[in-house]
Amino acid sequence: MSDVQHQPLWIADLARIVGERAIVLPGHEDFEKYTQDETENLRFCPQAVIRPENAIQIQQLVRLAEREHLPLVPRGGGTGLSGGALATRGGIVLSLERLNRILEIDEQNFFVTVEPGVITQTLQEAVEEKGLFYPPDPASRGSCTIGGNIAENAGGPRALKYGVTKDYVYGLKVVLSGGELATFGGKRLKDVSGYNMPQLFVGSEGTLGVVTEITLKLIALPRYRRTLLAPFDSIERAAAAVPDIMARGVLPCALEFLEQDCLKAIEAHRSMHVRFSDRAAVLLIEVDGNHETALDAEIEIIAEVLENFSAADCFIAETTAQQTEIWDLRRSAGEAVKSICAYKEEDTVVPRSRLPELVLGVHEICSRWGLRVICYGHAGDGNIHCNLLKSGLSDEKWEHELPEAISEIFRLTVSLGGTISGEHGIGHVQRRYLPIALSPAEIGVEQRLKTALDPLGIFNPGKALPD
Ligand code: LAC
Ligand code: ZN
Repeated sequence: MSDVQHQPLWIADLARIVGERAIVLPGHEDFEKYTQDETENLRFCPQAVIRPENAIQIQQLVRLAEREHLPLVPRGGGTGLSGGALATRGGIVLSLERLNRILEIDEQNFFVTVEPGVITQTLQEAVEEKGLFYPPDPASRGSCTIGGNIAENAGGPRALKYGVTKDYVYGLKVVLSGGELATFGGKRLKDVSGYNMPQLFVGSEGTLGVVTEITLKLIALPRYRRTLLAPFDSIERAAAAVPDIMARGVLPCALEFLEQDCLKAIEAHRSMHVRFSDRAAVLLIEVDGNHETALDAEIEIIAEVLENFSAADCFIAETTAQQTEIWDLRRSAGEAVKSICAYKEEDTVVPRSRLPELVLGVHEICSRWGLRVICYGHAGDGNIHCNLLKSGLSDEKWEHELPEAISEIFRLTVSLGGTISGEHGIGHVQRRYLPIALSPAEIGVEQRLKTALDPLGIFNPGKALPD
């Protein structure tokens, strides 16, 4: 701690709650990392960062924040893509990194109970050791946390077959306004004793309370996987193949789309050759299950469909190492595309049959605005990440015309039956566009819920909703 004379008086109260060593103030060597996340080049300074170690401390912190009218910004791994964990209005960043225990893996009932700061991949590996499976797999799973996944309702490639974070959240302990600790839901597959409260908090971006304990459903770990890469000569054909594969009754666990510029970006970023980077687009398709012969039959059906789209020269991974390599490359897509130049990433989602219209429409809009765009993402979910690149544009054009181009992309998305974010959230950066997706009545209901649960407006203000 530094410069005691210029510190607000409440810093001393914070220290009494969490201890001095759990407080990070401006100037501290760790402070900088809490001013940013993975969203473009945003930087917001809180007045303090605190790293509590239990729910009791968080209850006291909430009471202090309410008394002092201080924003309280919950933060997980800092991997967010919509600025949800940034202190855009100052106040306190509440890092949940020390609440990182796996409390129980219940092998009889297929539930795991964890604290919010557990890294997603750590949880996955712990349950997999017991033959169990927690499927949601955001690209950042090696550094994002379960708490952050709940805040943003994170998805990932396996959502197609297994669903997103919300589909696994059955119980939550939450510190509410007034510092009360509530337990919603639990290890129960069925529960209609009251509103479906756990789900209200999933995707609420820390705006309604602070989650301190989480009970997640698990399933049995599938034993085998087959992974295939299919090259295409046009992005339209790649997108059009997606609903046809599904129509044949096969449910892949992942069906990903990467266009050529994305493959080339990965190639440049990783300094290595990427298979099919000379083709217009690829689909990465994976099936999983417990019977190898059934998986081989599914791959054959998929290959038949692909042939109809002239994607005959597929590559089928023959070893686990090849599968791992394909997925490492896929997971690095975001980082690779963003390393090219200044960018803005959108997270469009439509019903999958409308995917060709979305992908072609986004390219058409961007070329009209003189913007370079690189698309990749979860084609099976109709969820495409569109990265708009500044490239040769002047600062002025980028600043003034970009929001217009984005609005046009979002209007197209909504007209196709989609919405403006599938898995990255509204957070700070998409708030201004929310009225394109939601009516005033719909936004009004959310605002009333927010006021009811957070009457003093301390929980992550300025996120998820327009003012
Ligand atoms: C991905 C992240 C950006 O799909 O959502 O790679
Ligand atoms: Zn994604």
